[in-house]
Amino acid sequence: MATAATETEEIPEIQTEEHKLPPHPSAPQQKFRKDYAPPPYTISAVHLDFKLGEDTTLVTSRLHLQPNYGSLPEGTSRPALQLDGRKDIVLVSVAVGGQQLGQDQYLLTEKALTIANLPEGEFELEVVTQLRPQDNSLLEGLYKSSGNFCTQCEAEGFRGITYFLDRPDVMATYTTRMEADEAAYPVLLGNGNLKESGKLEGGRHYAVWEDPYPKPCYLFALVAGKLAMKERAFTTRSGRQVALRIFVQEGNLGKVDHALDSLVRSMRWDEDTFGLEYDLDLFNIVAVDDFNMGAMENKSLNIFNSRLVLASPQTATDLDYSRIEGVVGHEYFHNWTGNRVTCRDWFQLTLKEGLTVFRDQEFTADMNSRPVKRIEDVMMLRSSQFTEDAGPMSHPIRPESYIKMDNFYTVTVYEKGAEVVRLYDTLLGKEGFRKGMDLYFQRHDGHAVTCDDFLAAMADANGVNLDTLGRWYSQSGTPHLHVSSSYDAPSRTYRLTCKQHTPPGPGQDSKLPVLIPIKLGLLGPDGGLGSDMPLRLQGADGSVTDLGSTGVLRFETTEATFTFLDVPSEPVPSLLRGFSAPVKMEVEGQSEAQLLFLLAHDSDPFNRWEAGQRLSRKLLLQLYAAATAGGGAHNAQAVADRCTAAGGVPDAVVEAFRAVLEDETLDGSFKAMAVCLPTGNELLDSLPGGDPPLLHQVRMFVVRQLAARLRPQLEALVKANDDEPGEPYHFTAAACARRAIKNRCLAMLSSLEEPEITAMLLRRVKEATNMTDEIAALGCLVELAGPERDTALAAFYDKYRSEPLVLLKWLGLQATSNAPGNVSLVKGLVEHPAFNITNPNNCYSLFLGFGRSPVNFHAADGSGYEFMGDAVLRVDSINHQVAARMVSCFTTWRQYDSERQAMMRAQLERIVAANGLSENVFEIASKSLK
Ligand code: B3K
Ligand code: ZN
Repeated sequence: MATAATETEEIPEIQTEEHKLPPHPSAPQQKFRKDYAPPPYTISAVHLDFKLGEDTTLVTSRLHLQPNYGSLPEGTSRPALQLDGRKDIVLVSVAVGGQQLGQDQYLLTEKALTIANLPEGEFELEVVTQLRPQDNSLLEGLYKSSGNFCTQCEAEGFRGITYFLDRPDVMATYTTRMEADEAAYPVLLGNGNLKESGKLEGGRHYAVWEDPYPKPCYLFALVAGKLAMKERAFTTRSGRQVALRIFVQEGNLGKVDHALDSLVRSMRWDEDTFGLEYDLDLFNIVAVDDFNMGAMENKSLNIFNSRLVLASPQTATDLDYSRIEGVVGHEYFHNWTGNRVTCRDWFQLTLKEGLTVFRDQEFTADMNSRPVKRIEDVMMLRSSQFTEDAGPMSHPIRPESYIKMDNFYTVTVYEKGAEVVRLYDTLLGKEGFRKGMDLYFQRHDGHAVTCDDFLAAMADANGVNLDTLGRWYSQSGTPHLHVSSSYDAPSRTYRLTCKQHTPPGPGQDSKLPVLIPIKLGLLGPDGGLGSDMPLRLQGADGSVTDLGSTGVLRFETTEATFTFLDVPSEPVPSLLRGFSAPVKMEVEGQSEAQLLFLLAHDSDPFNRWEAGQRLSRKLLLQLYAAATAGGGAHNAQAVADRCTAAGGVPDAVVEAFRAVLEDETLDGSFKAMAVCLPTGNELLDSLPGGDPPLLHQVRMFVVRQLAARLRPQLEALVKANDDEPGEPYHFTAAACARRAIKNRCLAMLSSLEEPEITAMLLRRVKEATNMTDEIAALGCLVELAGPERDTALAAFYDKYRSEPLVLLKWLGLQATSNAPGNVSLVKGLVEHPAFNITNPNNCYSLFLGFGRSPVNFHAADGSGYEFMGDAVLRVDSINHQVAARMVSCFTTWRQYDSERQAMMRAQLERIVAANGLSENVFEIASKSLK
């Protein structure tokens, strides 16, 4: 790590303002980070008893509480205990110290149970509640999925089970007893170890589970159902025997091997990388079909959305296999980063999520290809997180306020949070990062802590000051980095001048400079080879540091200049290698020739890809400008004519892509990503008043031009990477790379819309031997208008009508399609027997899929917006979290042309004004309008 030679300013302390919202008719309350106070009582032990029934379920909760209010001034009464609850649970009884309370001895509202006049010292509290899990369509708390009981408590679902101090800094040991009908629910699972089980009268049975590790209630879980199980044995490095079990519905037992293998790999990786071992004798995963998000890390009883567990070559794609590996790892890694060390309050969510995403990214990078994983993550960050951070929902990775915490499980908290963790890793190196992690666990194991505690552990373990890194936690927005350079031949000196600023965002008018580690290399002309020059950095005191061929500059002021000595000729700088900070970088004077040179020679694979992206981005923005100039029709032909008149795709760009495709040293996955154009979302960021369907036409023009001119290379790659007949499917980096480049080439070729290519795609759908190839070919056909599209879709549906996870893909492809006039087809799908609006995966595939179509969601007549507005309101009456994700499609409304702005805004206004709107949807819609 190196510091700037010329620091241009003092570092002041950060000031953050709260973001105030208008009142809602039913007055949702905002919570603020600054208001954190420890609870007046703590709970050390929780004993739960569930009598699970078809009509009602009875929950008896016995809590052991301690005062936490310290010594009270003379004459002050003891604080009341306010327990969180939810309006759909029925309070049956309350007893303190064995004495039943009368209704006049507590206060019950829709959201809380308040008890005053509590005894001095420790005491027992018993609360009995009655639930109807079968009616719980929110899928938070205790609910039923495919006839089985299951739970989801993070963030605030436990209050839907019983009245409780539902906050992560209340950590207790849990004993769970559950009883149910044995024939209907033969499997009874809880957290921790099974202590006892047996038969009861009337065909019922029971089990008692005990979790010795104190935990917050959001990690509580219970499952009761008819499930089949597959088991694997694992021995930890200190010799503990652990049984790993995956529970699924009977017919799916053949699809769990990949998840089990991924779990074994995750456990070994965490031991090898961080010295972290599993701490119980049992680790269970249960797959359920109805789940609001991907998966949940409940202590020793992870519950997963079935799409992230079940895989077979015939039903899952390479992407599914890769996600399963990543998410199984992610939830397992939470056992240390989240469960053993948890969050003090929900504002600290990134403490566990940013860190655990970073850990799962590293795991995937180690298991597969590091550069490929990095590029995939940056593509996602740019297309989703940068957009979120430039819009009305922009928030720091550690938010200052929220109405519904569930709205803050965002790409900012997760993905930008992971980028911030990566900053420590880049600055401190692997060894320094490990030292920081060790100190973090040494200090905080068994506690609920803050992001500041994590930063302090990293700084103290390495003896460095990380104050400017701390600002990434409090400031929203994507920092802009501007770099200019100058070379002085006589003194062989090269200077880089860096400037930074972060645009204002909601509640934050001015921002301070943040610590940006700039990882870089300098490429010498080197007879056209572009090798890295040795980096000799001059310090402020005149000293010189040798940084090798790749160095890291520590840039933490508004402006700084870094001086390199003994530079024999003017280099081409390769900046922000590996995307060493989540910023938008502009390199002054970076020419097309330099980008072509970097694309061909950079030793950093990320920056090779990045150079290609920068070339494509410039080109797309130029052609978009040409396509809009002078108004006129926006049909494909008119756009193509205007783009052609503006010069089309320059030869140099075509040749650069040709070189990439022909380079035999490059991995197929890398090639596939290198010829992928930047997403519409990324480009719209630079196109105020942008027209998404027009931008789509411009992108398609470029894809068609590339396909036409690179056709021999594309066809050769398809041929070279096709399977041999009878070749079995393997999920290996090499096999995935072959499928990735083959299917990318097919997608490019399909844009030519030639009958023989369409026929070839139809044949490929029929003859595919794995889902990756089948869905890739079908996806190409779905973009085309014509009879082949309908034939292929109908045949696919017939083939997979009994595979609900495959039907999600079928729904998703149709919903996302940019085939013109698709809105009416998607409306029809809502009524299709394959679609189930109460199932989150169905809504995500259909509605969120539709929201990703630049052509149909953004149809000029507003039909796409109206369809989505109706769907948000309909889904909100069933499931608030799912509806909140759907309404997020409207948050970018200010990016578009004035007609679209008005139509999107009108939908948001209609939604905010609707009766009975959930707080989840209200928060996102009202913040978007503000
Ligand atoms: N911790 C859960 C997410 C819970 C979301 C609550 N709305 C999954 C994960 O990040 O591992
Ligand atoms: Zn997580």
